[in-house]
Amino acid sequence: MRISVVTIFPEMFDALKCCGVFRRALESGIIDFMVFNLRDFTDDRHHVVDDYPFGGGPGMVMKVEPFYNFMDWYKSKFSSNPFVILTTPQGKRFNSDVARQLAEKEELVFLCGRYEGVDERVVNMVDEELSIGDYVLSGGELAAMVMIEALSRFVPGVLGDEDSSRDSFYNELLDHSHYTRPREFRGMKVPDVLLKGDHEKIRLFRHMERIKRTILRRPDLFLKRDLNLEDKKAIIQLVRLLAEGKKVEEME
Ligand code: 6GU
Repeated sequence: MRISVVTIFPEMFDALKCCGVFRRALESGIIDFMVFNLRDFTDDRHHVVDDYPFGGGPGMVMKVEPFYNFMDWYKSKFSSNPFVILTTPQGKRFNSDVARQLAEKEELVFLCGRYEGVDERVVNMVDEELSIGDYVLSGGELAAMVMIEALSRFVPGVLGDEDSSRDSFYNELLDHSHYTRPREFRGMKVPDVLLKGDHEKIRLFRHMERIKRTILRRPDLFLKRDLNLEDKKAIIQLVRLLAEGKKVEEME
């Protein structure tokens, strides 16, 4: 998969390339990642990328020409038809489903918006405008990094263990708790059930935790879920424990 970004702050993407799962995906060649400086695609001597808004108002607007120059160059160089994304707080909300859909594309281009906005004519050559949440960032770079990191986890081969991409949100339940050694730390104990090696019980315990967490923290996710047999069994056990005045961690 090829992912390209155009931005006035290319250095910001060093943070994405430097480490972890994404770095390994680059090194193994599963993802071909390129970052371009929008200033290299300006027409004027001073490499100006923004200008005053027609009609007045505060702030600056990102100019249209550099984005079109970039896309013309990109298409001539890679002779392709990439899926083009503009990062903007006005965009459709990015989530796990969007990440999975984007991961299926051959070629993605992220245009990073900055300042108060981008000339509306840039939107004409964009396939999708995306936002990562209801707050304003000074620029789309961090948002693009969030999206790229999240979608790359759905690209086959990026995660060693394919199952790890099926964690929180994949099937609309939050994740269960995790523990490693030591068994006891400052009086805080690992739940007994995890130490006893009864794998059927461990599965039930974890499923109960996922159900309980999702109901308490994200009822919106839980309401969207079609309950399966496992869910119902976990709920029965949860209600039983509740009736006995016990916590999930006290499961026998
Ligand atoms: Cl994609 N861009 C900006 N500038 N702010 C945001 C955003 C994007 N998503 C949430 N806030």
